[in-house]
Amino acid sequence: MKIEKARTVLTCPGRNFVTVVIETEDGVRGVGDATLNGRELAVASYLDDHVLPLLIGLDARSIEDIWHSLYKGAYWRRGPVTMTAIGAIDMALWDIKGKSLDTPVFNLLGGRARDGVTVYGHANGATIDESVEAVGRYVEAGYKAVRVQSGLPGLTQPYGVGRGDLCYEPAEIDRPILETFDSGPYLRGVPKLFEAVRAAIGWDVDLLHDAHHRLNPREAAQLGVALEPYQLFWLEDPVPAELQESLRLIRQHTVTPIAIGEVFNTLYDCQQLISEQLIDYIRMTVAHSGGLTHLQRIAHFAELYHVRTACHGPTDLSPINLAACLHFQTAIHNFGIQEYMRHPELATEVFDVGYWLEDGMLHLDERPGLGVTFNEERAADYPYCRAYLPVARRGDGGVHSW
Ligand code: GCO
Ligand code: MG
Repeated sequence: MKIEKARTVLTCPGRNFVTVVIETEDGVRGVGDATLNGRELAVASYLDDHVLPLLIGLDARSIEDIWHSLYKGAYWRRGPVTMTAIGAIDMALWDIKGKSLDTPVFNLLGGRARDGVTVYGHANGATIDESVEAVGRYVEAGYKAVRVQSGLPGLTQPYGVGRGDLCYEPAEIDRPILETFDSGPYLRGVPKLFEAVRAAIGWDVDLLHDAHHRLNPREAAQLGVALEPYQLFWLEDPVPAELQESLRLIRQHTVTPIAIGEVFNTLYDCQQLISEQLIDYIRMTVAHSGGLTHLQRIAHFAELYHVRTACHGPTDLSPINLAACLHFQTAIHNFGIQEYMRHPELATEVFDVGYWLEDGMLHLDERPGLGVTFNEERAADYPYCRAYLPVARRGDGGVHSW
């Protein structure tokens, strides 16, 4: 099963996506998601100019060998661009393997370990009242878990509050938009938000919150303690993710569960966090973590330490990545929860998927491979358009982590 062709396809059906397409000499076509929000062209160049030419003539069945040859053979290891490129190729190779054996990828990863993949939805609003109402809509729609973000008194440009109802991730054309953040009003407001949500919806729904890497460890511990009465499913990304020691400080002070990892790329980014049981959920996703081959290794390692998976699933990754996350988490034992928000309507013209939402879970049908049909002709109708994530500054004008 020699690889005959490999290319990247850039498209913008409502958002930018980078897709790797690999074809074998016997006509099997696999696809992988190589999208890195705001830095798409860097990954596309890494693939087109350096990595994809190396694949031609290799046996598409040798996934483990190809993975190591790309990871170790580059000498310059790790990092988001490198690992996203490897992740997309790895996804496409698993897709090819599934299609050539006429079976869904989850069967190759160990088979079904659960009926469906429980997801959390994204409720948000400009005020606490609006956010409480939004949570109610998700509960009515059958979601078992809801992430809640909100505008708060003194904090009018919060992270995670969308302009539309379904998608909140910003991607601004030309220049990043500026948001402000100050920890004072944030730390005072978030406990009030969850007090109001619990009062309105009770205790039957799991609640989550994303601090988006904005606090220092002391502030994060303070927030974790303040949120304990509302029993969150997790507090996500409480501190910037680079310094693993920070998570120990948080852990020493609060029993609020902690999730982190959407910006991690390899096992080495979370080895200490997992083996010292400093976190509860690892948020790494297939596309940004070297693909199924590497994420599977991380999940097996995490299982030893009571850490569960919770793949990052924003709409700034394509439906191919979400499908890969679903196959992966249908099969592994230590699954926690999957992030879910609907992709823009236009994206469904380009990516035809084999998953659907029912009873707060995403379900996979029995399509072979990853189960996503990528329509390259439709993709060409939506040309790539440079876009940026926002940046954040404090009230005094100083730069803060976005
Ligand atoms: C999440 C994330 C995203 C990121 C986005 C950056 O939990 O879903 O924090 O919203 O901000 O993926 O591109
Ligand atoms: Mg997040």
